[in-house]
Amino acid sequence: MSYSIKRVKLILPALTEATSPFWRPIKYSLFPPLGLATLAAYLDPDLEISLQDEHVEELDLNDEPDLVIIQVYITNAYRAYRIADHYRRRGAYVVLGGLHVTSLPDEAEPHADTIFLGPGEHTFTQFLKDIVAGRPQRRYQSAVRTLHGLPPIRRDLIRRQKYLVPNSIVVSRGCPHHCTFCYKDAFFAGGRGFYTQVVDDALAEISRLPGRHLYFLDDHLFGNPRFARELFCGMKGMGRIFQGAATVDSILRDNLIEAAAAAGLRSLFVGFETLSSDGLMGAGKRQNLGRSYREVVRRLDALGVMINGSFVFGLDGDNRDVFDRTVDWAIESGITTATFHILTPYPGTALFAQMKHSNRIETRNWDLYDTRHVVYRPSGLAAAELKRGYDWAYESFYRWGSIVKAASTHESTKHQLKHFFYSAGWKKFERAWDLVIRIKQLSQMRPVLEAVLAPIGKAAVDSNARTVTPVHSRPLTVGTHMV
Ligand code: B12
Ligand code: SF4
Repeated sequence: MSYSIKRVKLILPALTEATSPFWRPIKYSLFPPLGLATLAAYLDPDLEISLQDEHVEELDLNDEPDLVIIQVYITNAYRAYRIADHYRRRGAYVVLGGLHVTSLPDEAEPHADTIFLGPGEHTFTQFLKDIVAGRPQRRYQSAVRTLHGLPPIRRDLIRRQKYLVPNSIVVSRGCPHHCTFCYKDAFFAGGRGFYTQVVDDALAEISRLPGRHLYFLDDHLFGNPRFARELFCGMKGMGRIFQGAATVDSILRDNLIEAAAAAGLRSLFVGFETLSSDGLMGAGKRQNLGRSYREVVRRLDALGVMINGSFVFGLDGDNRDVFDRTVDWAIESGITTATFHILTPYPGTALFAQMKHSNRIETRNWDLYDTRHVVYRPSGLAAAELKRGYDWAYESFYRWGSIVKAASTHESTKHQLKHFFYSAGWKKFERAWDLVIRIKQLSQMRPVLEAVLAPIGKAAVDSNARTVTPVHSRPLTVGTHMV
């Protein structure tokens, strides 16, 4: 059979919450669909290509593309399947890929002409050859894992003004660790689970991005220390400010964190997850075991790097006091923003297999797998207690009194004010964000974000040295994180 492909449409469907006409949470207007823009780079540029992100725009479903490419996450899966069915009825060739398709290919397959398992870089190029030759396969499983020779991402297809952080970037894929609740081992099964770009390619990609601010969406930006060090070395002097994510152990290891700060790192997402060693053991999070969280905070503070702490509730061993213990620690440590999660067993993970084996999965409604609902039977808590405790943790951490208390752990008034306005900015002014999105002025807020991310004072950072000398006598923190 031959296929005539002239019009191609790439779609990132959204979960219902993100499309409400009454309420537009800022978290859905942060990052553009980088994965799809990456795949679009392999398409013949002479084709008629459109990229739509339902998180920020209403989808036009009345068009007639020849090829439809849809990215499926767990919480947009049902919506993705409906859109796929719609376009297949209209005669389009529909392909599905992404994390959820990889975890549950048999569920996705009836909704697509072709499905893709794992990262798309190599399988998608093979598919494009196959469809031109008239023999596309039903399934492609990624086996070749490299980012060498990646064509430049089609950022021109992204409507930058719709996002607060259009400059999101990933310079690696996956992570060297194996936490049992993480999507990573399932997604990268059948090949390497962690690999990076060539440093020069990453630097070239960075220099193509306009403005100052970057957000590295890599699971673990410091995962390959040598790569990270060369990257930061190359970025030094570029005048960038950036945010990213890294593990507890990588922050304590040698002086990589100093090199990152010297290159412009201003805020770091840190997976603390739990204060309990048993919880860490159970989650396979060995890289956190025996590490001093206090020292992590001290080190980042001293460099003026803001901390977004990630915490998970509902691990086996967690009981009723886990919520106040965690929140108290986060406030007393002066953590600027916290992201709390209810433990969620994503299909395909080791955690899901364990829970399934012991009959603890309570629902397979993927809409609820958003880390805000309890979808399994916890061991030391009732499900309702877990949900209440999680809600309480957010409420309590972002209470005015808590924000003031956490901000006051910093020495300088300037730093305290930045912490205060930043933390309050995300959680206390949600109505204002909603308005800014509606009146299409999000891009006007970018300079404000950059201002908050500006260095607080002159932390003397020497990336070649092991030690850091803060100008202020107490540790510093500054930065922002939005998710
Ligand atoms: C940015 C991000 C977001 C952004 C927006 C997403 C966006 N605009 O792309 C925001 C903040 C909105 C967000 C929200 C949520 N997120 Co999120 N997010 C991410 C993050 C950090 C990066 C995504 C990214 O850009 N990756 C880089 C690009 C290059 O990779 P990619 O998108 O995966 O695309 C590649 C492949 O997947 C594949 N591919 C994808 N689609 C297709 C289609 C075809 C046809 C083919 C061939 C290939 C293919 O090819 C691409 C190139 O290799 C990931 C973590 C991660 N490392 O992926 C979590 C992640 C995707 N999020 C996750 C979750 C759970 C959520 C939330 C439910 C969390 C919450 N509590 O609110 C919400 C709901 C999102 C939704 N709409 O359903 C989970 C998903 C788990 C799962 N099994 O699906 C992840 C993996 C985080 C985690 N570690 O658990 N998220
Ligand atoms: S360190 Fe983070 S990204 Fe890596 S496996 Fe664990 S949870 Fe996943």
